[in-house]
Amino acid sequence: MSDIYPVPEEWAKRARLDAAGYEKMYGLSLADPGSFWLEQARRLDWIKRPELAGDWSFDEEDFHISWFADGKLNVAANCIDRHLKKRGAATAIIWEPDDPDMAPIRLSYLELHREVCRFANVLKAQGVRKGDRVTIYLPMIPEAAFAVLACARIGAIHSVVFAGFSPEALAGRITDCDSTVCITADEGRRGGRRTPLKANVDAAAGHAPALEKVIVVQSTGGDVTMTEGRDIWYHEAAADVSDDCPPEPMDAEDPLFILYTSGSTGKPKGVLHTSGGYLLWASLTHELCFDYREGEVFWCAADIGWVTGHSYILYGPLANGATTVMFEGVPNWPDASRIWQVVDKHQVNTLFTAPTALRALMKDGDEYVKATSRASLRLLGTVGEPINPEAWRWYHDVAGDGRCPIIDTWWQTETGGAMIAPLPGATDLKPGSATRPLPGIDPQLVDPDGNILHGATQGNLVIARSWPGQMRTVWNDHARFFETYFTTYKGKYFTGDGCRRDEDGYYWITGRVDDVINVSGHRMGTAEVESALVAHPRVAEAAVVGMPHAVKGQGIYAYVTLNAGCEPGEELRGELIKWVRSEIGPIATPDALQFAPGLPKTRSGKIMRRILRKIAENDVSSLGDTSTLADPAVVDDLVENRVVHA
Ligand code: 6R9
Repeated sequence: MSDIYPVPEEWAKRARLDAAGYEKMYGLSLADPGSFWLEQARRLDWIKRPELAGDWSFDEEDFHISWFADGKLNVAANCIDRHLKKRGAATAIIWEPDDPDMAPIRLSYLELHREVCRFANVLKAQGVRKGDRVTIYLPMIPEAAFAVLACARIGAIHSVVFAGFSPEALAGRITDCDSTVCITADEGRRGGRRTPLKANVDAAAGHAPALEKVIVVQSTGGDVTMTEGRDIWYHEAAADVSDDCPPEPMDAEDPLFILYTSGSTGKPKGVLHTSGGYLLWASLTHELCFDYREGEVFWCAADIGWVTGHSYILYGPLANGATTVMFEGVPNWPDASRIWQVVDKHQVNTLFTAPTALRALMKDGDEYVKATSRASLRLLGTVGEPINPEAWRWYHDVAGDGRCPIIDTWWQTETGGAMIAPLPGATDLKPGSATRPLPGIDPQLVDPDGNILHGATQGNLVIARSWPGQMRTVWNDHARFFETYFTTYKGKYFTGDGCRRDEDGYYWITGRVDDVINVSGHRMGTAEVESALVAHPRVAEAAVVGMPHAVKGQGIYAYVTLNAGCEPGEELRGELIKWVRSEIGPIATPDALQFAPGLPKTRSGKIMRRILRKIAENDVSSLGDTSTLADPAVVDDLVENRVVHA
């Protein structure tokens, strides 16, 4: 039996949906999806209201997904313009700088409108048109919000690349979607350190021939080199544009953005989301999961480089007319109190963060939390990876003083917004469980042969029907979209996650069942790290697996076979670790690297990752059957020389 945290009385009274309300809404969403979704669509402001809801098939012969196909709207107008009359002077964005001594910025919806229009006009003046791809490589500064919304306003497709990615990774993403314009800043600022973003773009440009224009936001004032004819200062270009820009009417199924994410094989995929369905899903889930009310301050402490930032810093909250916090810094700088100080400073009502951040803060002790009030908090959210019950309880008991429900939201870049999550007024909580599906979501657990498993059981998590926020394709590779998500289990969307369902119908995500690892809530394909390693001149072969890590959830464990004649050693180990950092970015830094004279392979040459995972977990007593290996002796060497970590 796991412990249960019932809905607090106050929440049962005040929330939009209580337990019966949730059951009713959920039942309706599956029984009559057509009318349910057309009714839900009313929450958006349409230029032409849709009469069609979902039209989709996950079968190969007739594969297609569309939502509200005859509707027309503009996403930026939904996030800004429609609020101007009612709450133009209300705060849309609170920007909290990295340095706590610098002044925060508060932007009203009216000011946001002006800034987004200016940015849109600068893009237009640079020749950006509807359907063009614009790469955004910016730190967490207000201009990142302006740039994203400016693209949406003119119908350009944004591709935000996390500012922690390397020039190589950036170049690959610019090239994949033929983006001719990149928006960046002189430097990024995080945790008191600076990142040379403009210099990274300069380095990327050499490998990204499509790139024609670089728009540079002056943020830190750091030195940059401007290339004549290619680079433009944003503040100069913005000086002589109008602060009005009419929103472009878009079809509901016109693309809104591309966001690259890691899969189990190959290079990162450009996940494509469209306008109407995505915005509806971001807005609805933001309201349901967080029971958002007018005037509240909502803080999603993610980076806009990830889907969580797209849906819950920008699109969801702004579509709902919320006050959203954008934080430039990191939770534990200047010290482990920062996140709670920001909560007090801006009177944050809902905080939404990742388990990895909580574990890092937990480790520093409760005094940092207790030194602050946190009386404004009423809800706490989590996302990105399974939350271990200890971190859950700490979040609930210490950070939330036992007052705030924990909203554990399970979802993916591909799903656009939360899929399985509690509703604060409706769902009793169990630490470590994302609880129950949101309206419209039809999860199933299946065995490896695709048989549907019923009742309390464990299996692979699939979603049996489409929902509005579902991704529509992999940019430039529709075949890969179908192949990746709809072929493992015919007629169903395969999430890549394993999951248990308990006797109360609660879902417990157990983690990825494919070759994707989750490091500090960031998705990483083991294949990506392997290909970075083998790109090093001394490396012959590499195999990468996840290993348990106390703070990051999972760490990266790399096995490396060197070319003949190359000697392993500490210096080379350090060099290879640095190499991966510079090929992909700091988030891909291996936590352990073992030189392996050989890797365990089957006779057909397939690496047996199962064995490598066990060794990385330091669980060497049960390696299972190794008799099918081409050379079982390699395992002894791997075990003997394993890297034992804390
Ligand atoms: C939003 C986001 C998706 C993968 C997903 C799963 C893991 C996310 C989770 C969770 C357990 C949660 N994941 N939220 N696992 N409980 N609440 O994180 O998107 O970066 O695409 O990662 O993250 O494994 O498949 P993304």
